[in-house]
Amino acid sequence: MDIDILSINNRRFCMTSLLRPPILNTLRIWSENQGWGARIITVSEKEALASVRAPVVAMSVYTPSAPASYRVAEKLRTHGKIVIMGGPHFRGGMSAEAMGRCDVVAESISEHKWGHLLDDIEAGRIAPGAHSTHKLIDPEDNFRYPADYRRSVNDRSWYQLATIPTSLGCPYGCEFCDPLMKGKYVDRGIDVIIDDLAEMKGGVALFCDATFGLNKKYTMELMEAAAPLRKNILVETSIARVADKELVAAMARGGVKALEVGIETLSEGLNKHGSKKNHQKMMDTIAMVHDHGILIQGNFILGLDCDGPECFDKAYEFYIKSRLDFIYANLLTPFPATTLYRRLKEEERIIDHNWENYDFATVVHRPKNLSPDQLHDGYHQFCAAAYGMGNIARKVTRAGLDFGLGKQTALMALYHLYYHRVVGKMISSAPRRKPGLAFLEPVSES
Ligand code: B12
Ligand code: SF4
Repeated sequence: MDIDILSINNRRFCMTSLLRPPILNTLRIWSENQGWGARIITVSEKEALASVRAPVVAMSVYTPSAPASYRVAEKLRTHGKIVIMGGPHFRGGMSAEAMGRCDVVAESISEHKWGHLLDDIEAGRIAPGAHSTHKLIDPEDNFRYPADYRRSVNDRSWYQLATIPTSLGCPYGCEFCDPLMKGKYVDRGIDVIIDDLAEMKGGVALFCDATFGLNKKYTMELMEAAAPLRKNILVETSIARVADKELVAAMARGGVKALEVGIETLSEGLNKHGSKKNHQKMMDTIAMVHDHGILIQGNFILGLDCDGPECFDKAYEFYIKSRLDFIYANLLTPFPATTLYRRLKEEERIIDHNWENYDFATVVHRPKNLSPDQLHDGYHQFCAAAYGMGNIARKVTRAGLDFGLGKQTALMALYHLYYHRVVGKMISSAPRRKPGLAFLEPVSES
């Protein structure tokens, strides 16, 4: 049988097209290993129906694309397709929302359970047109990436980066996040990651982990093994990890050309991972990473409870004064099934229940020390300044002086211009909230 694996692009959700989540490749490999034909399709809601050919459709769903995915699922079912839904949106109990809208919904999955599901479909035990929805869950966290993940690393469009996973899980529990395999941390074997890198055509890969570098010994070994391949690697990690000079030096040798760290806020009110924030120390760490020839992006969240009207200027000034090459800032977004969502709901501070607006650029909660309008306007002004041409010129010139006119500077100039054009448009299309008004109807709440 054949299966189409679908990822729907939301209107203000442009990262989806640049980076393919590794679960899509994983589902394809598992299906093919079972003798099925499988295709991955990343499309807009409008194109979805016409692009599907297979009788079975699997969809990986992020919260802002949930409403569009439901609409597509319902249409596909009227065309006699079997629809399976899963993805970050359904983790932690959200499958109730999908009942009646698809044939199968998965809060989590493992290879074993996926195999059984395909068997059930082949045997007609799950057939098109049924009214009930089956629920799947992998409570023991048996999910692992396929050993032959390398088969998929070149299956991407020319503009997409290869996404290679190196670990699973996260030992932390940030209030705004609901990590897969919470409290656990499982490394992939170094040999399979090196296989993936060696197989990869083109020079750039994103190691898509929650906290790259958490296991220092393993990371040092991985970087030594990657060094001869001379690839350009992008990673996401924490400020605590990059404060380790030995680890940063190993990353540089292994081919890491750019990394992003979650700084979240400059306010003393939120000390992520228990580390007290010291601005000067952070500035020094950023400069040290830069001195190792690695571009560094700082990720910030605006609208946290500890943020007042000064938070925009503080983040902007830090960006300008530090040697951060890029700043990524998003609005606090209470994704369903997070502790944050539950707390804000209890405090009656969720002002927008339309998942489509949970896109990091729309105010969906009532902030504590700001009005929703102040947060919206402050964020927009921040973006206009940070992603303006003046700063692009300033930061790219700085990178040119530090790194020369090589790969890093080119990569950075492209990234800045991408943000200026695409994200600038995305942000300006986000609707302004009327303070305290939940004026959009809920999709449905579980
Ligand atoms: C690494 C990472 C990325 C990487 C790789 C993505 C990935 N999924 O691995 C990149 C950089 C690409 C990324 C991008 C984004 N991310 Co991200 N990411 C993470 C992070 C830190 C780790 C993810 C991880 O380890 N995934 C491992 C894989 C195996 O998990 P998974 O994809 O969820 O799949 C599991 C289940 O969901 C299920 N499943 C998934 N799809 C399907 C489909 C079917 C049919 C079935 C049966 C099962 C199934 O199977 C898996 C095993 O159970 C998490 C936070 C965390 N610790 O979980 C955030 C997280 C998943 N990201 C998030 C978001 C919002 C984004 C972006 C929208 C950000 C943006 N600004 O654009 C983009 C969009 C991604 C896209 N669609 O292209 C949110 C999702 C919240 C939500 N409810 O939607 C999270 C939870 C972080 C957060 N709270 O802010 N991300
Ligand atoms: S934000 Fe990052 S560190 Fe915090 S729980 Fe999520 S994945 Fe883990």
